[in-house]
Amino acid sequence: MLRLFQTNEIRDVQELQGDWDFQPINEADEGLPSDYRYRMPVPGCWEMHPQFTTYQGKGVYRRTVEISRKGAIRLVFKGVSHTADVFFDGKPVGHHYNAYTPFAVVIPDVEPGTHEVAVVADNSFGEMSALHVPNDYYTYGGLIRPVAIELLHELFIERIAFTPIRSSEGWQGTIRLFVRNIGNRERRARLQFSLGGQEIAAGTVDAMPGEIVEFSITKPFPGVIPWSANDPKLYLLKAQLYVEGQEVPVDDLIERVGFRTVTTENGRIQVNGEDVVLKGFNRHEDHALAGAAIPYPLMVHDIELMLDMGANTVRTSHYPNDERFLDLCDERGLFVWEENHARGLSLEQMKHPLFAKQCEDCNREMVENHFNHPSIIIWAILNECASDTPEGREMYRTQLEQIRTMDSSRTLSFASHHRDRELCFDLADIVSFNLYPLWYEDEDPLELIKQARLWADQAGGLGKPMIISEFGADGYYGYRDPSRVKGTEERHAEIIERNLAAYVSVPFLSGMLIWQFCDCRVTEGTGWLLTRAGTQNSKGIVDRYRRPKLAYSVVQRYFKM
Ligand code: ADA
Repeated sequence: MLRLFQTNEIRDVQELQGDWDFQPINEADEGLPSDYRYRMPVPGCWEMHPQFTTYQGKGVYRRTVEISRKGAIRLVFKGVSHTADVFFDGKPVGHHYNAYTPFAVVIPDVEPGTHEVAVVADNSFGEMSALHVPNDYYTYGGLIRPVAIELLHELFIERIAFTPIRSSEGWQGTIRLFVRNIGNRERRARLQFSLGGQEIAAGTVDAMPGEIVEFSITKPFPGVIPWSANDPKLYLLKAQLYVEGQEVPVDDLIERVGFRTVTTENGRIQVNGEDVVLKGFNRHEDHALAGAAIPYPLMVHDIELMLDMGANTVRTSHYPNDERFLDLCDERGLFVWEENHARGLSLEQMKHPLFAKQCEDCNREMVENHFNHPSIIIWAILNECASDTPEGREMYRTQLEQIRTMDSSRTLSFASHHRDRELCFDLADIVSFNLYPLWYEDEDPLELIKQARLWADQAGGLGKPMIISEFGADGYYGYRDPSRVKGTEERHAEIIERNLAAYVSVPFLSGMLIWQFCDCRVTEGTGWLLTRAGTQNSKGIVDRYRRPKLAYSVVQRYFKM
């Protein structure tokens, strides 16, 4: 299942799920293997296979596909971890870096018949990787998210971007549609749109060979019901493309949208003009039985657990998430802070020659692919990177500007641990602190949060909403002991409780996000990574199997207040 709704009625889309052939190869190997000894499920992580539980390197996935007619096709990959080289009938056709963003490869002029698709996935931390580095989460290997094949007309709809607008006259919406011409002659496309089953607009665009042309229209939508956490009303936005002179559409794309606005005024965050306080979790896409390739029923389970605890928000720490999870957030009315992929990179790591390009690609792919999710109210970048240095500041500025240019309808933030040394609060809409009182430092949460507000006010954050984007403590599932020492479930619950008690008591906080929803596997390493007992970050309110720790009912009590 690619999404939680049907994205096409006309375009022929086939999901390539199921077992693929699999073969590990050496780092130095360039071509494809001749023998495949294993089978591997897609989507999936190879770590779930008993032979590959700790394998870091290259693995090749292969399968055949049946093409029913002559013409162009597109291979769509929702996430390959972390570097992908795509081959079609043995020839290289595409390359992509980053496990957590979708990409697509167009192949023109394919003959009908049986063809071979192969993907070399690489999850090793080589010198070409600036963002996937040994870290406090695990870089799983493989085709971790769905794969599909589309049969395309030479003129097709690349994507749709919908922006809701709230005015004194009621709801409006801007629809931007991108038409791509992969043929070899100029073409005119006639477009037709409907929203919630009602015909709403039409227009034409001309596209030269190789061009992607934008069509934009702003329309009033009287009588629509806005999307909110309590009533997450969604509408199907359908676009159909006709080639001039033909009566039957040749292509279509369906998106699901909602009418809601996000603003920051008077030091608060508003959704549809009403102040909200974000209460929720940081969540890694990680499960003991699935790695990063969490199957749909387990995604639903995660959402239901979060809602059961009274949460209204999830932060996709520290990368863009699976679209089906975002679809679920749209459906269940959970606010999303979605962020690009970067965790705890030093200035030296940010000076990696590929850092800027890999971040730029990640930002673009995140915003373009996830633009229509009403649940996403915050775009964020670069968790705990070098925003305390002048050089780091320039990189934060560049990336925040990149995102703002693509989407000015959402708020921007980044999670900082630099306390009074932070230099970038003026660049964001919301100031966000990662603080761990009572865990890393023996500090009082209430005093610290008041201090943090002063740091923010003095460092460019005056008048901006403030979120505690991380707080938490280790708690090893099942380790209960009357001593209540650090690491016991008792102490974990107590630290969470004392933090929450402080945060709900102050009027100036717009959010509190617990680190973290579930325990997660981390890179095996030396140095500080050795502080991660059992090679996992154990600050989850539930463990990697989603078994609740003592802190579960504490969270429930505070979030349901
Ligand atoms: C950081 C970081 C998280 C996690 C956490 C912790 O602030 O953003 O990814 O590493 O601390 O557990 O210490």
